[in-house]
Amino acid sequence: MNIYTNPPQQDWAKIIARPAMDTSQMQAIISPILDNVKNNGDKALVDYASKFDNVIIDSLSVSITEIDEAEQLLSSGLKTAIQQAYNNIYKFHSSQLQPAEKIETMPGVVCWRKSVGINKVGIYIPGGTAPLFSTVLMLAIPADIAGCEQIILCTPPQANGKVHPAVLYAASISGVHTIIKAGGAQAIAALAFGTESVPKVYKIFGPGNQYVTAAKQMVQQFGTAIDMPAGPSEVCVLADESSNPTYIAADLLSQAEHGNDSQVLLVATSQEIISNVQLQLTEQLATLPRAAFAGNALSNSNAIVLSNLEQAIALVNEYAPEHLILATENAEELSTKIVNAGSIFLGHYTPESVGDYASGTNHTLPTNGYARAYSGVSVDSFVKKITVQQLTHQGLQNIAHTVIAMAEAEGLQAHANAVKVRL
Ligand code: HSO
Ligand code: ZN
Repeated sequence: MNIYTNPPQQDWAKIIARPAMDTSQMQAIISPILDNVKNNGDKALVDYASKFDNVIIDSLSVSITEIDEAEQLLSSGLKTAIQQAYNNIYKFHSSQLQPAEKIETMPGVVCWRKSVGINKVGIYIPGGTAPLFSTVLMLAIPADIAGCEQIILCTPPQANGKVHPAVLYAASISGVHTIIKAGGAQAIAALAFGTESVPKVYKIFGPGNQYVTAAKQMVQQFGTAIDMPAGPSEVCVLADESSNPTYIAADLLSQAEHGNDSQVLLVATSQEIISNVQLQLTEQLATLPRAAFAGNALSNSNAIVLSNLEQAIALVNEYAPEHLILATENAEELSTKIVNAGSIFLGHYTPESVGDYASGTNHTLPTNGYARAYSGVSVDSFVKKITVQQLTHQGLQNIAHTVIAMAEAEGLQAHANAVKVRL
């Protein structure tokens, strides 16, 4: 880690800047893939599976038999864990669905807003170096609660032509309707345009590599919505004298093991905290199976001493981390000063891992500074809000002069007439 001690505020932006992604070549690579899937449908998906995943696919959709087989393959311990995570995520997210409240703005003028699930949604689950079946829960559960009628999951097949059993199991318990063996930009194209096997969806969710991210960005121009712009996963830990260096090192490593490009940032109120964490990092890193990823991520990461806690909070708000761990005293009180973060973990017994898997909150969160303006995925992400209003004759009389005066002042006589003819 690079260490900075009490850097002046004008230097912060440079220190905490995320590495810029070069996306200039992306469009040229992705465009032909989008066109091919749009024109050739399933055939293009089968061809890409053979080219990119080295797998011959005879059926793109996963059968019931494959799902049953997956369930047999998983240990009962893992199934119980997935079920517990399901219950907590379901419980937390179902509280987000608020009933429509009718508001009488003037006597006889009633307005309300109803939530309707987006009919068809697509979930992308990457293959890659770790099978992220937890992400299936994080996306399918809120979609199911929102009342989405069709939840379509795309994920690349493994070398044996099958989908990882835990991905299938998580999908089967959390309301996914269709599972398709397709990965990469071609899967995003299939969800955006539809193919013989893949229903065209209205919104696409989920993480992915740079090709998936670029494809998601590009299909927006054809009218498909996406969850949020994605970048590499991040954690920021803010530590004071009360913190435990063993815990902090473990938290930093849990994010760093995601990949070479993971971002970790340690902000501490003294140099001593950072030195102790560094000793722990070296010790713990050596024991990790994914030490190569974690080590690379750490070597590009920063630790910053800011002796003044107010300053430390200002820096965290400027960075706008995806995950923020407040390893401090009075963490809840301190959290009231945080205005830019995807998700906050309070105190010394709340590692990010619990939110990644099972506490109940969602782990699909804004990265790359988007936490300044975006929220993480929730039930809201899967619904549209439709406003509804109804006036009585008396209500129309009560509001008539207001509307007529404004319409006439805007020079829109027909608008005024639509009220007048009813009086
Ligand atoms: N930390 C990741 C989510 C995840 N962690 C999945 C483990 N599995 C992004 O929030
Ligand atoms: Zn994680």
